[in-house]
Amino acid sequence: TDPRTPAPGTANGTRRPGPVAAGDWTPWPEGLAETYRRAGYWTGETFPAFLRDRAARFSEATAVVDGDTRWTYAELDRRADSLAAGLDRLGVAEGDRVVVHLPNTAALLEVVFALFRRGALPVYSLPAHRRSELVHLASTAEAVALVTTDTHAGFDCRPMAAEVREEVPSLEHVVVAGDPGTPERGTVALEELRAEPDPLALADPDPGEVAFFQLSGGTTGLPKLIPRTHDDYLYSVRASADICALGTDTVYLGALPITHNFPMSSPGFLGVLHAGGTVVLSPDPSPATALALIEKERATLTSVVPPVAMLWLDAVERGSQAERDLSSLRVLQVGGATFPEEAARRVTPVLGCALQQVFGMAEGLVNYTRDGDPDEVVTATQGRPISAHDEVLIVDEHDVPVPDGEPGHLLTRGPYTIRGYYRAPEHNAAAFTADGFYRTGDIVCRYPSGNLVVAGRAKDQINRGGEKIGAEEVENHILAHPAVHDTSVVALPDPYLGERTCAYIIPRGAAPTRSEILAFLRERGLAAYKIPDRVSFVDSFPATAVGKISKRDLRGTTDQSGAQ
Ligand code: OOB
Repeated sequence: TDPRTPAPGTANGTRRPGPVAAGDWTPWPEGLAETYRRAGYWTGETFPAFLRDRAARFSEATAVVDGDTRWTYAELDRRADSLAAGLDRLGVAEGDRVVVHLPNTAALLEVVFALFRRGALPVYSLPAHRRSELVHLASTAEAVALVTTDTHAGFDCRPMAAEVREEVPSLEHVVVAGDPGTPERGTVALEELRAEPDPLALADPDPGEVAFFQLSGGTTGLPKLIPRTHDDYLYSVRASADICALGTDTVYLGALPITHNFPMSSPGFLGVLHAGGTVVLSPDPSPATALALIEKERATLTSVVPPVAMLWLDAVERGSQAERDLSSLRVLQVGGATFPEEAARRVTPVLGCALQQVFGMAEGLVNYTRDGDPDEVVTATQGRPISAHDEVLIVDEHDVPVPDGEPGHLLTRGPYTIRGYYRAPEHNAAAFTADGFYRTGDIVCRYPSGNLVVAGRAKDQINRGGEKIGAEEVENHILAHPAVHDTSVVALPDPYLGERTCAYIIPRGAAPTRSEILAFLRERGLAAYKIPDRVSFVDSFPATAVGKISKRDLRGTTDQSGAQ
C-alpha cells in the first residue's frame, strides 16, 4: 500500500474515532477525581506532552540503547514526530486503537510515543502472544492497525499478522518493523512511515480520558482490557520514580518484555524517561545476555520475575557469569510472582546490590519495599502501596475486614487503580465492589508496619513465573478438541517457576495423546506460555459440596491412564 493513500473508513467518516466512549469504561467518581487532583496526584500531564517535555529538558542525554542504536531524548522526540506524521498519512486517526506487538527494541519506544503523538491508543500485547491473543485484543479494541516485527525469537510474525488481519474486520493495516517480506495487501514497513515529518499538531487529549489499554492476566474465558488514563497512569509513573529515587544517572535495564506493566511503569522505562535516565533494552532476560548488558552499559537498576532472579543468582554464584562486573547495579527489583525468601536473602551477598520487592497489577495498585527498610521487610514482604490514597481492605468471604496479620482477600481503590474493565459490565459487577474497590483475587496479610505479604490466590489463574494464565481461557481451547469431553486446568507447584500448568482431561471415548492436545493448542495460535506443562487423563473430576469441580482436590489427583 501507498502510505499516503487514506485508509478506507477514515476519509468518509464511517469510523468514529475520538475518546473512548463513556459507556465503555468506568471513570472515577468526580468527587474522588477532584481529591486526586487537589492532592497533586493527577497533574494533567498527558502522554503526548510527556516526551516533548522530557526532550526539552534532557535533549542531549541518552534516552534509549538497543544494541548499537543509541538515541538521545531529542532523537527519540524527532523520530516520534516523524512516525506520528507517517501514521497520520497511513490513515491512523485520533482515538484509533493500535495493537503493539513488538519485542524490546528502540522501535517499540518510537512507535508508542508516535501513537500518543497522533492521539491514537496503544493496545499492548506481549511478544509471546500469538494469533489467538492478537485476534482477541484487536477485535475487542476494534483496532485499525497491528504493529509487529519481522521475526522474533525464531518466529516469523508476518504470516501470523496477515491471518490476524483477515480475522479482524476493523484491522486495516499491519505495520512491520524490519523486513516486511513479500508485500501483502494492507502491510507496510515501519521504515516507510518514517518519512520527513509534515508538521502535525501534537495531540492534546483530555488527561482524564483513556490513553491506552493494558492487558490483564485474565481470570475469565478471555482476558479483559484495562483502560488506563493519562492522569492515573502518569501519577503511578512519577510516584514510582520518586520512591525508587530515579535521576539522570539512572541506567535501567529493560530485561522483561517492557509492554508489561512492571517494566513499563514500576518505575520501568516510563519512570526512567521521566527522570531523564537511560533505558537499555535487553532482547531477553537470560543471564548471558542481560548480565553482559549490565556490565557493558553500567546499569544501575533492573526488574525481573522470580525465576529470572534465581537464574541470575545461580549463574553468578556458581556458573557462567561469575566473572561479570556488576558493581554498577544498585537495585534489583523482583516482582510479578512470589519470590521465595531463601532466594531473596541471596540477592545482596551474590549480586552485591539491594533487593526491592514489587507486588503490583496491571489494574493499578503497586506495592514496593523501600530503601532503608529493615532486611526482614525486604526479604519477607512485598512492600506497601505507592500512595497514601491507596485504600487497601483485607476481608473475609463476606467482605468483613480481618485483623492485621490474618490472611484475607485484598480489595483496593485509589488514584491509579481502575474502576472497571473495558466493555465488561457483567465481569465488572463481580470484579468490583459496589463502592468501586477492585477485587484483586489475591490473598494477603497486612502487618502493622503496613507491609503486605502475598499468601495465596482466590482467582482462577495460574502464575507461571510471573506469566499469568487464565485457566478458563486454556480450558475453552482444550474443549474445542473433538476428543475432549471435559477439562480443568490447574496450577501445580514448581520449584523454579513457582507454578506450572496441568490440564486434566476427561476424554470422549478413546483418549487423544498428550502431543495431539499440545499440537492442537499450538495450531489454535495460543502463546507458548499458556500451553500446559502437563496433560493428565482422568475418568472424572472431584466435586465440591455444591457440585463444582474442586480444583483443590484435582491438584492431588494422579493420572488414571498412565499417560503424561
Ligand atoms: C504484575 O502485574 P500482572 O497484572 O501481570 O499480575 C498481577 C498479579 C497480582 O494480582 C498477583 O497475583 C501477582 O500478579 N503478583 C505477585 C507479585 N506481584 C504480582 N504475587 C506475589 N508476589 C509479588 N511480588 O505482575 C505486576 C505489575 C506491576 C508491578 C509488578 C508486578
